[in-house]
Amino acid sequence: MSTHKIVFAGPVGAGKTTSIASISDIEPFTTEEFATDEVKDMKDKTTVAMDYGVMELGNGEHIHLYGVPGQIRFDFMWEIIVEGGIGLILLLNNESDQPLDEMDVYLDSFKSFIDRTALAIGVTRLQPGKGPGLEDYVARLAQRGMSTAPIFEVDGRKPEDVVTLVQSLLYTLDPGLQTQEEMAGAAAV
Ligand SMILES: Nc1nc2c(ncn2[C@@H]2O[C@H](COP(=O)(O)OP(=O)(O)OP(=O)(O)O)[C@@H](O)[C@H]2O)c(=O)[nH]1
Ligand SMILES: [Mg+2]
Repeated sequence: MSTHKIVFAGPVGAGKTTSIASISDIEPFTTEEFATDEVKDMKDKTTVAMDYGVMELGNGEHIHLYGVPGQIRFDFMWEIIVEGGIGLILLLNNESDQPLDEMDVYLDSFKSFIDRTALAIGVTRLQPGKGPGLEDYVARLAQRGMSTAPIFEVDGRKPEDVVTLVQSLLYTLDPGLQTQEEMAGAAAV
């Protein structure tokens, strides 16, 4: 039975803790504390060390889900948590002031990890006519030469959205995945 580790990153309030809790098959481990600084204007609690959950795939594989704290002042945790990971899920909050610039900041911060692994991006709180659209993120990614990264609109509270995002990351790592599933499906008929 194989196990893999993927890492959720992104700004405060993007939905990292929520997304991991949505899809974890165990009670998620969180390290949330009441926010004391400017974060508390946005929400009560914030992750101070890490989130952890586990997603079991149908084939017996386990995907370990790690979330890093969004606040830059805890960025010393980022390097520790990505160790041994196979890919990054970057969550962005489309309602923040400059979500495209935030994407750049996080892609720069996690550049060496992304370069040696894989990336999938989820944009939360997308509303038609409010803030940038998904095509603006795609254009910014293309400017960075990263147009192959999967990017989706997601609601961290909806397990099906988060599972799709995780699957897109796994598919980037192993395009044979779908074929194997199709073959398994075909064999079952
Ligand atoms: N509308 C909407 N709300 C969301 C979504 N995902 C999470 N939330 C809510 O947004 C708030 C913040 O979500 P968290 O999961 O705590 O955010 P986080 O990324 O872990 O934030 P930090 O730990 O502070 O870095 C919570 O109240 C969630 O219920 C989403 O996709 N859409
Ligand atoms: Mg959190």
